[in-house]
Amino acid sequence: EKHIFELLKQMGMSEKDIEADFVHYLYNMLGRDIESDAYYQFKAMSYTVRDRLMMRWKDTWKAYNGGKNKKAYYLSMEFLIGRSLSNNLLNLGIETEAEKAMYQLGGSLEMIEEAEKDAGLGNGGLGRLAACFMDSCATLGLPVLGYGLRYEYGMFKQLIKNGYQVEEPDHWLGFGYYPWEIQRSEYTRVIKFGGYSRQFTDPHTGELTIHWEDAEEVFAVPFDVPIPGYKNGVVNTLRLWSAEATEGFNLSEFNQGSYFEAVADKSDAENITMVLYPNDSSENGKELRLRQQYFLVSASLQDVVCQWVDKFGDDFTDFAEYNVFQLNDTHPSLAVAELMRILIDDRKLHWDEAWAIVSSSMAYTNHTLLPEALERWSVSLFEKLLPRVLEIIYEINARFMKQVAMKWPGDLPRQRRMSIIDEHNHVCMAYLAIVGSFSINGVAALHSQLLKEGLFNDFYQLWPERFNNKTNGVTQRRWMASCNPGLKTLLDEKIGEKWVTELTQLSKIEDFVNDKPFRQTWMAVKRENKQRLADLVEKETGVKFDVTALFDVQVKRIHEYKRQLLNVLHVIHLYSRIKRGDTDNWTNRCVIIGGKAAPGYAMAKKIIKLVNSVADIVNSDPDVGDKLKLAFIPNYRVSAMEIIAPGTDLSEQISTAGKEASGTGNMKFMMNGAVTIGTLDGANVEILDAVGQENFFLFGLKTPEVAELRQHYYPQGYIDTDSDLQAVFGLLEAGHFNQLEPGIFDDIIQSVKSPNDPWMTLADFRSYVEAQEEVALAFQNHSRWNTMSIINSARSGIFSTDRTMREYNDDIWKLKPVKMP
Ligand code: DL6
Repeated sequence: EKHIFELLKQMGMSEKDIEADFVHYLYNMLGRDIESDAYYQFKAMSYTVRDRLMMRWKDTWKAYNGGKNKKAYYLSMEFLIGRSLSNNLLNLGIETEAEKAMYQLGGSLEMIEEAEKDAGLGNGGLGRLAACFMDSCATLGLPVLGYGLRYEYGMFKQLIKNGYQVEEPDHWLGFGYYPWEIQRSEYTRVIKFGGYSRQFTDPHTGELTIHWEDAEEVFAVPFDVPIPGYKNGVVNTLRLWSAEATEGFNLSEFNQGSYFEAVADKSDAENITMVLYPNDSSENGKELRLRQQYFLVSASLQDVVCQWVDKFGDDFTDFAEYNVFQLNDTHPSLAVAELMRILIDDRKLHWDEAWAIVSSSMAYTNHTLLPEALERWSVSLFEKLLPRVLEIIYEINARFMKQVAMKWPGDLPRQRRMSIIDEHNHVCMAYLAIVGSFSINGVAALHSQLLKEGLFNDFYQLWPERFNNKTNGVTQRRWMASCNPGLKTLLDEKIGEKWVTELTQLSKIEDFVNDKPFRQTWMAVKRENKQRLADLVEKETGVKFDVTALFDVQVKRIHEYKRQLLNVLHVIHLYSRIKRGDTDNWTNRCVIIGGKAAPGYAMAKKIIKLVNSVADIVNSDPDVGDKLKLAFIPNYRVSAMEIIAPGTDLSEQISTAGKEASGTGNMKFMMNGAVTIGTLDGANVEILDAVGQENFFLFGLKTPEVAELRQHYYPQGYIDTDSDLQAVFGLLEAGHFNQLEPGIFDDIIQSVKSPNDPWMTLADFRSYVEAQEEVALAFQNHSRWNTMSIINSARSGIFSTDRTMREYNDDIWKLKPVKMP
């Protein structure tokens, strides 16, 4: 093996070595040539780069598994990876070599990078956060393994037809394998569904054992994706499970002439990992989704337990000391019951021993306060699909209810409130996660506070020590170094390269805030990035942006609580001002809105149509000209954000206070020098803290004010007293933006005018407009804006996921980082 390792280590990192391997893969393996499609060139380059990860990957695996090292497992239904080539080149430190190699061959690295399809294995914030966490863990040398699902179809592709969202399947794997992954069939696990559980009592020992019988079985086949750390020789693993039928097809059914049923069984099994559910903030209650969740959890836990048994046999005494599972929201919270099942049924531990292990190795992160996102599964579905797991949940709940009764004797309403099984006979997954976890965290200071005060207050009273906050972050490797090369060059020159792994170093650029050449280059970099963004907008929408205008951007999932509607009302207000000639001291503005609506979320889809309808009118009106543009950028995704964030001046973070758990787009914009207009919500609170009121445009009701106003909300009152709002509704209600489709926006109009509007859009309209007026004035003073931009970036150091991961590790995981030679 030593000899083999020596041979592998000869794998060179020079431009010549990369060139040779690229040619080898393109010609010899793929059978293509240099004239061939960029996609094949991308594949050849990926294999070339992956080769250079392999030795490091193996070495890292050995370092983690050599002795008895503690490991953490990040269980997540979503990893929104996006593209990997440029990130992997950056982290390996061979970008320049690859660029030169391609140049020698008459090609371009940029063109090849563009050919990579986004791995869209997530919906939005929660999935992208998981991907950023993986990057930071590898960079910090933390032994953290990601476990997820290898969906054949990721997040749908969004097309815009006649202004409406149309969904198309995203076959991101193309006609073959993902070039970064390695299939590891030898670690295939068997997952059970259905059947029933039977108890046996050993007649001699009297011991009780439980068997899960007559179950349908599905294979979980792992595909490993390498996650390189930044220039540190570490390569961590993201293990994605793919479902495969255990039999080609059911032979007995086939022999009885039921060909269709036999083949259908096979495809039922394989359907489990066929497609990502495209809902980001509401549960959908579909059986297939519960199957997916159990499939992920069971495969991953079996994997960890099998590795443990291989090394330490059936001695689980210190299992919890060496293994910790982080549950990314409630989606994998079945892990609590499944680990109990494995330890009791398969490994023959007693309940108390098993519970001691489970409840000291699980940690749960909550990502939302929205009630519609809180998962509850019907007991009858559990009975049908996971009978043995349900028995265990019942037992967990029975024991937990005793604890509650001891703490609050006779307080029946509280017992009812806290029960894992609710009064409608549903299993409340968040409660299962809380009861089974030693740590429970929210994702921004405000959000964690609200969890304690509201949603989980009963549990907080019972176990205050379990609750903590871990403010989210994003990785600066992808979200600055890789996607903003102009900024990287400037920063490297001024403050050195340390910021790439220590983002608080960015504060050093404040020393240059009055340095003329630095300021000029800062502005020039922004201008170049705005041009790149303007090109993207023109290519995707045909709308031409003038780069001297204010680029005002809101990109995120479309949801009423995120209030894209408030943004549109403001655009209509500006349009109405232009039409009535109220344009003294005007600031030209280009507004971008982008994001996907869950396919079943009718109101969100209507909002997309409204944005496009308003855009059609505004962009084609000669009175408007360059004063105002509006573009809906289709198919918002990770690779689009890599162009959008660097080119943005104004970042829109305008959710109703108390509704956005954290937000992470807000951090990407800030790092790249955008200034935020926002409410006191999620991590905006911490952004405002960092930059101060003078570098942030704050508006809107605060969380307690929202709650208070709820009691007597009367939106018509705002319209009656605000002539600007009257003008906006005048246009909307006259059908000015939908002359060929009368009435299509009636439900939107009604929703914001309704006293039941939970998002209270009209309550914040006036203060939003006023904040936007301040924005417009501030932007006219280029120098002031430039200072705000520099300060925003300079103070974004705390929003690196390197900081977030250090906090998870210090407070929850307690892993020893490894150092690779
Ligand atoms: O924590 C990541 C991200 C937050 O930044 C967003 O504020 C939050 O909306 C999002 N939550 C989800 C839905 N989660 N569930 N269930 O994506 O998480």
